[in-house]
Amino acid sequence: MSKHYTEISKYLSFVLRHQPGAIGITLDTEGWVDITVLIAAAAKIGKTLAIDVIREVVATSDKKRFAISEDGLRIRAVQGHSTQHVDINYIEQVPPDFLYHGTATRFLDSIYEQGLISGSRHYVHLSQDKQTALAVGSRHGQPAVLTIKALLMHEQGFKFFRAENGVWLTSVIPVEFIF
Ligand code: HQG
Repeated sequence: MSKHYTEISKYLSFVLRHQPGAIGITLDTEGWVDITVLIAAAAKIGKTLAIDVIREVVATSDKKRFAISEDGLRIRAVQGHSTQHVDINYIEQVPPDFLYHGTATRFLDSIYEQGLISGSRHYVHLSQDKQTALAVGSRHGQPAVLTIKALLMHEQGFKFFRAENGVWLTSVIPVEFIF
């Protein structure tokens, strides 16, 4: 992705996941907003979002972070939200035996004490492969990859969801399921 596209992608993440109110827009509970409303609201505060650039960012996003509705009118982030206005009705899924969580070594003591918590986001984020988890962890510093006994958790009643970009989500991971 070009530098401009990366900047637009980060801006979309900011308003569609975290702070829609910062530009005066409201997302519905599934996270959607009309693209025309988004563009107009951004323009009001001097930020140019061109429709073709938005479409290109959505199409080329390495992690498929965003989706455009089938009618082409609305946009949303598919996961990663912290805003309390959004509560996506993800469909529960049976996870594979193991999923992976990438973190930084400096968080490990706290994680082994408290388990994994979602912090400001709605869910703890998990990856299907170690490589992706390593990349996620590297964002925070010296990376560490934790293996999660996902199927065992599911069998014990914990709910798992899979966002449309393949990221696995669950509310909390107690220490006994981490190794
Ligand atoms: C850590 C990116 C101390 C947790 C990625 C993580 C992902 C604890 C950090 C998505 C803890 C939260 C989410 C505990 C968890 N004590 N630290 N008890 N429990 N943590 O950014 O998972 O590029 O909110 O290990 O690809 O890093 O934005 O979550 O290090 O899918 O699309 O607290 O964001 O996607 O950090 O990343 P984050 P994350 P995008």
